Amino acid sequence: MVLIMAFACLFYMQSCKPKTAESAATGDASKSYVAPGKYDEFYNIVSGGFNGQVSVYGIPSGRLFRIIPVFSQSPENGYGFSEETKPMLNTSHGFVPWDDQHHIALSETKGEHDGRWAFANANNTPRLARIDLTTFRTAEILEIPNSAGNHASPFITENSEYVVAATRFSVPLDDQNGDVPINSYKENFKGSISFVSVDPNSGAMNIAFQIRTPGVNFDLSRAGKGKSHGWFFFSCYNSEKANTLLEVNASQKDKDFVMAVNWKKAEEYLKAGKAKKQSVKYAHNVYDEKTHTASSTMRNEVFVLDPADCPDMLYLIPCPKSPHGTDVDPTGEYIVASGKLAASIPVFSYTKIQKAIADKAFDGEYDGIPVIKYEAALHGEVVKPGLGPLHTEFDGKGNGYTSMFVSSEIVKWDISTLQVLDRVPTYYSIGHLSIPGGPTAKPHGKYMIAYNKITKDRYLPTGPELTQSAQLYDISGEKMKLLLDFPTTGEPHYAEAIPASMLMDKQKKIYKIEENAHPYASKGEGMTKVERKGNQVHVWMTAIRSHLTPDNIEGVKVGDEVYFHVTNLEQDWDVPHGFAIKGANNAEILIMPGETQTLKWVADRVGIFPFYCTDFCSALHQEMSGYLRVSPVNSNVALLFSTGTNKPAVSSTE
Ligand code: K7E
Ligand code: CUA
Repeated sequence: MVLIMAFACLFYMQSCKPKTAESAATGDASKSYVAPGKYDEFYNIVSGGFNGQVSVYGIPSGRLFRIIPVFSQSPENGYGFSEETKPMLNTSHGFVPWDDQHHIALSETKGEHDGRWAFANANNTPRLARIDLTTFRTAEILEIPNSAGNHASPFITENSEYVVAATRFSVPLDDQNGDVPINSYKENFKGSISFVSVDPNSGAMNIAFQIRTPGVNFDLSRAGKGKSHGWFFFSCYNSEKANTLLEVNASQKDKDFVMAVNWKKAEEYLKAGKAKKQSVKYAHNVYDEKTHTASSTMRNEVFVLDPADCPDMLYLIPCPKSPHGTDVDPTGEYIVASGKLAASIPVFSYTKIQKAIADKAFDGEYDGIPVIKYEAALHGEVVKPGLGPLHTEFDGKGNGYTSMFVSSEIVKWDISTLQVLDRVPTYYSIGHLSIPGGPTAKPHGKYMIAYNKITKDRYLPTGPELTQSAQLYDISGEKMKLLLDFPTTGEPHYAEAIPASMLMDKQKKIYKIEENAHPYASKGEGMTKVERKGNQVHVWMTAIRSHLTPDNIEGVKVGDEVYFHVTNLEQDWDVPHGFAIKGANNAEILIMPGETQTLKWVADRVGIFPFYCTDFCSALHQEMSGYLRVSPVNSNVALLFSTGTNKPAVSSTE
């Protein structure tokens, strides 16, 4: 009997635990369980924070599917290391192979997810990226000039007309002499908001215009939608314009601002020729799927709108104590601003804001921009929600969910009555939270994910650095229920989830070999060759299960730069080949079916250098290898290449 009990306990681990609050909170693992061979309901596109990448998880399982390199080099697949992808990381500062990635915006049509692209920001060296959701690869990166810390980015309008990029740090503008005393902040430092247009067909990004703003710090943003379509809302802090010890000096005033931007008006001013051309320098990098190669173009001007020339374009709404998130509810009527140090959460009404503007219910100006009276814009406050409100998401059923960093909890509240309905703890110190479709006009709801900043005791410890932690909640009922903890890579900030059905059937499986327009492609083994151009040696190589062609190469000399242009001849899904050679001081490359990628390698010494396929592609994967011979500079070994035959042997002293 005891044995049977013990066995039952092993089998039903949960039910034998004492019924403490903890076990009650974690008792519904079946809701996050995705059986082997079954699919998740959602793709979750998650920012990577300080790893500069974007990762893809399944929800509700929390399983990690892919890490997409965006702003950082990836040794896993050679992104940023291969000759073809290096230009993606080019900037006006040169090659920048790392960044800090905070926010994700999925493309929208009519306020709903359309499953075409994911946009991502680089916070440190200001950039915007577009990821193609049919390949889960970075397709385009656009640098943002006049910016220093691209934090309030990317946020998207309801038809993907624009993604925005507002600077965290105000700084002297790019075309001015920035060699000014830091304590001249108030005179010389300016803010900047970029409106980046998205081509509705290709997705191509372009800086349509910038708006010059007072020297505040922009934090976060959301576009209006529905009735508030045509407006954008940005939270800003440091309205004190402090340039030292911001933790004290930027928290002096009782209120900072939410900046309301009428971008339809801005478009009119742009059309009317109100924008001034400014010389700047920024990189625009595009990956071409036909040539399998990225190009980087330096651009040199932007159009800038100055609010002084553009009345009725900008308004400020006072917002208590260092606002962080500013989020717009699915109807577009309510704008929720979370003051990190505030005791309540103000909810503004779009209708009231419009009325206040019409009535001129202003409380003076800030740098020439009208400040709307707080009460005139206010729908109401969520009173005593918790401590340290950061971000709010919506379920489409009239509820807001706000993350509380300091009190480590999520608070659910009713948008119309502003009553707190429920609260759940998070482990620990939550940053962003995400509901599938939460920022759209039609949230998919059902789940909510917390992205926590501190892990403490939740997982097996791994030295000084602990894994980052996400938590999954069921929000289908009245009460929020914790379902699952899952570790994440990097330090996620925001994430967006989209139903699996919107993406899974349109995944690209292969690149057609006949469409490969790479200048060094070998579309068959008969096209492989090795050619010398000065001290550069180009190898046209193919990979197919289970050999590389050519696999014997001689005649390379010390100091030569060898370019291995490897074409994967496979035309089946899920058969990549890899390529690596001893001594390579960059990475390997991973080549998808039909694709060509290039690894540059410098012959630094005499000897035999094996190369091989790094992706376990067949039973004879381990045989998929070859040799490269390096001879002294003055040797007479001819350039030879072969597969399957032995060329006449020559020793370099003969
Ligand atoms: Cu709150 Cu950079 Cu979106 Cu992180 S930000 S948490
Ligand atoms: Cu190709 Cu292993």
